[in-house]
Amino acid sequence: MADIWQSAMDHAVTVARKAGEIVRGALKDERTVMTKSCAVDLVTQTDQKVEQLIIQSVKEKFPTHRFIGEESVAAGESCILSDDPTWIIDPIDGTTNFVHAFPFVAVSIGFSINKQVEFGVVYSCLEDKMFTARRGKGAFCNGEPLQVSEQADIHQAIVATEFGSSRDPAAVDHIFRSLRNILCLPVHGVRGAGTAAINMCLVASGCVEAYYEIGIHVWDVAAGSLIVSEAGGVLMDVEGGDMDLMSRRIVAANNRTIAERIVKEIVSFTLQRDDAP
Ligand code: LIP
Repeated sequence: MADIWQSAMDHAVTVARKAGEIVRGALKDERTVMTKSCAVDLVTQTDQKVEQLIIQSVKEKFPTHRFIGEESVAAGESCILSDDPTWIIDPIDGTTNFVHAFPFVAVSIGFSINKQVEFGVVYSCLEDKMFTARRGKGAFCNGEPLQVSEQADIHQAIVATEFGSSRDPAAVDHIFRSLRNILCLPVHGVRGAGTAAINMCLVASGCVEAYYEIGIHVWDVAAGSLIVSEAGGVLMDVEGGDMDLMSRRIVAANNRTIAERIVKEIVSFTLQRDDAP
């Protein structure tokens, strides 16, 4: 029997590459910047154009599938993860980077069935790195297998995180307290690429031991979460339970020892879920 999800994944890779070409082209032009939830939550016409391109091309091939897309949700579409085959799309993960031509920008496409991510594609389009993972079949970058770092000592680790797009002083205080706790463990360093998807691919590639963030959305992490777990890593909630894709919080690490150590230092807080009515 033909493997229908493999053909969907092949399509995701093809359309992510096309989207990446558009993103690279748009970097040569002036970018018109608009805002969404607050003054630093940015969106451009390229985000919207790329999302439409991806959704249209998928609809032609898979007319019954559902979508959760960052810009469609911003435009008022619902954000419900059902059991149906669902494409979870971030057309430009790292929009702020894109606006400033800071060179880490990704197209992120996750695909879920029964609320479980079946494949993930993250195209780091300025580096021309295509990260892919299929449930049970491993994670790859440009076709080469990925493997997380073997480091189990937090003091020898690099941890990635982001400041996010909230400037609510209480949330910023929590973020800084977590950062201070982790930095002073001490760890070798703290980094952030400016995109959740690429941070997760860095965990999968073994360059950083862990990534955590509170404030991300399902489209930022759906594809990356499978890439991390298929590269041998673990996913957790910031309080140590199971990761919940709609909860806007994530820890992605090379192993459970590192993940649990970080969880102890994170000052957690709760945000409105992505699937809140
Ligand atoms: C961004 C994330 C980033 C996070 C930002 C934002 P966008 O996604 O990838 O890690 O800190 O708050 O969610 O908005 O560029 O798709």
